Amino acid sequence: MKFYNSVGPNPRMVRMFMAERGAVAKLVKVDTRGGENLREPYLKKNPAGLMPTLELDDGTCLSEITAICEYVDETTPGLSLIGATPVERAETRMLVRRVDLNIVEPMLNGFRWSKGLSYFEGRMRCIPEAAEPLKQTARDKLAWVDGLIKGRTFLCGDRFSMADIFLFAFLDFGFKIDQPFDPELSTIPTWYATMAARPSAKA
Ligand SMILES: N[C@@H](CCC(=O)N[C@@H](CS)C(=O)NCC(=O)O)C(=O)O
Repeated sequence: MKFYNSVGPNPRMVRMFMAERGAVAKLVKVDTRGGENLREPYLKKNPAGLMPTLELDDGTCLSEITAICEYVDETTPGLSLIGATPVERAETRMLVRRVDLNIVEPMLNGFRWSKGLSYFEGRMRCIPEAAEPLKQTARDKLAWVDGLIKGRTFLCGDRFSMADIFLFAFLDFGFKIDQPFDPELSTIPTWYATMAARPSAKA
């Protein structure tokens, strides 16, 4: 397998997931700053022009980070990080979707349309006036998730899952884009420290 890799939290999330699952792929560096992701031959592998992409040995290309992780999880021996039962899998996907729609997307667009505007304005439609409300939405929804997981070790209780890796990768990125989480939250700060100490966080 080849993993088309770049800077940024999306590739990082998958690298961390693969490290946790013991999956190995050859890393192929893509220069996003130079726009390599927006040109052929990369666009044939991922028509969205986004990073990362996992290319299988038969040439099949998979993109969208949670889809890549699901594939890796199903094809790598060992304990699943999605879940062992239908209920566990549904819980993981429920948390991932809540984090993605409510926290990650508003946080990233808040960044892209403010601090990241000079980079992103030629790459996507930007709405600068929406940036601050989106950042506030991400903060509000993180507080909501914090309440949901109060008293838990991981997002799905005692069970470490893709939902933890997903939220961690983006909250960690939040520090780089002036959107750190509120240290007064009930559960996230301790959970974050536990996640940051995992060897996979260096992937
Ligand atoms: N929904 C996509 C998001 C991917 C994404 O936005 N990746 C960023 C890197 S973290 C990217 O490719 N940005 C485009 C660019 O820098 O031109 C996924 O799940 O893979």
